[in-house]
Amino acid sequence: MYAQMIKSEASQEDPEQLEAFQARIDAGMKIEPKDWMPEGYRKTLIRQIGQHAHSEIVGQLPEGNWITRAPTLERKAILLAKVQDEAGHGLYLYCAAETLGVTRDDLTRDLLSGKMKYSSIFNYPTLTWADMGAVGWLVDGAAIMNQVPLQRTSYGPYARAMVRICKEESFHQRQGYDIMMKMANGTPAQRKMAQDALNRFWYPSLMMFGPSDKDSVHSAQSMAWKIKMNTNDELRQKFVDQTVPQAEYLGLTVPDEHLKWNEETGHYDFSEPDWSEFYDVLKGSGPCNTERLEARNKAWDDGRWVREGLLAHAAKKRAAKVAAE
Ligand code: FAQ
Repeated sequence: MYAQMIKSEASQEDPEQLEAFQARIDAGMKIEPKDWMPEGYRKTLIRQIGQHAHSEIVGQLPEGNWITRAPTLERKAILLAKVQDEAGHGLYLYCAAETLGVTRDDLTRDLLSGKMKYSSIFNYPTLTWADMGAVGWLVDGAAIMNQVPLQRTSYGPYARAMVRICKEESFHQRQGYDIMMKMANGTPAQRKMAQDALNRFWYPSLMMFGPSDKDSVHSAQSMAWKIKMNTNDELRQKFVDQTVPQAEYLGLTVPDEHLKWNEETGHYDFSEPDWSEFYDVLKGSGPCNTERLEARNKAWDDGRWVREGLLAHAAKKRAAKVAAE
């Protein structure tokens, strides 16, 4: 449907302009907000950047859940800083999307109504303190794997937002791994919690990269436009190759009986996630979908008086300026 819509839009655009645009992309040039761009390119970016921004915002919820219960003052301060960083990432990304002609209010409305997606991973619950380790290590780890190449994406504002985001995500991943180290080397009960967190977050983390390449509807066009730099399966494989030795160092077991180093390919062979579970989560039936959207809707409603106050103040200032002129 979406691919067809993009094709039909392209058929109404000037072939010469389309060709010149593709030549700029192929030459590695950045596209900036005031440049001409195909309507499909603009819509694809709004979809991807918007979903990415929403993921950062909703992604605060599973970790925010543990700020009041962090085991030490230092851990609390670190977690608080991390969750604030995620809010900041959401804001840079909404700003990048706004350069494409949508407003943050439009995007927020589409998140709150359930029209726009956010990453499937944030529909899983965080049940123990070890989950804070697993989220930092695996979820931020998967996010970095996906986002480092996006620093070279063709749309300038998105690429530049990624540079800062990636720096912060690296710190997030390190703090997660540090929690896992403490837990894995702690008491038997702590070690058990660490293993349990890995068991629950492994496959949902693999799902973060999106469906397998044969089922990915957008990859081919997005890669031709350099909105995406790699396929979903390429990044998933890189993530597994990087993460398995880290699990071994922790003395934890990746919950995959088919996981095996393959000498011939130079990569790990691994089991695919349960894709029916992935699609159920996307349809809204994951363990926490309802809770997450309710929390965001409540935050929006509770913040109404602040927004109204700010708008009234801005209107007053504008009126005073006009009166003084
Ligand atoms: N969850 O054709 P493809 C983070 C949808 S940031 C939900 O392969 P595409 C930081 C996809 O939208 C995490 N939906 O799609 C953090 C499409 O549906 P649509 C977010 C998914 O776009 C850490 C359909 O399936 N990162 O975690 C997912 O080419 C810790 C078909 O899929 C980004 O957004 C999924 N996992 O590739 C925060 C990075 N996968 O739109 C707090 C930028 C696929 O037609 C704490 N995004 N879908 O209705 C991307 O790289 C891409 O959009 C992909 C999907 C790779 C996610």
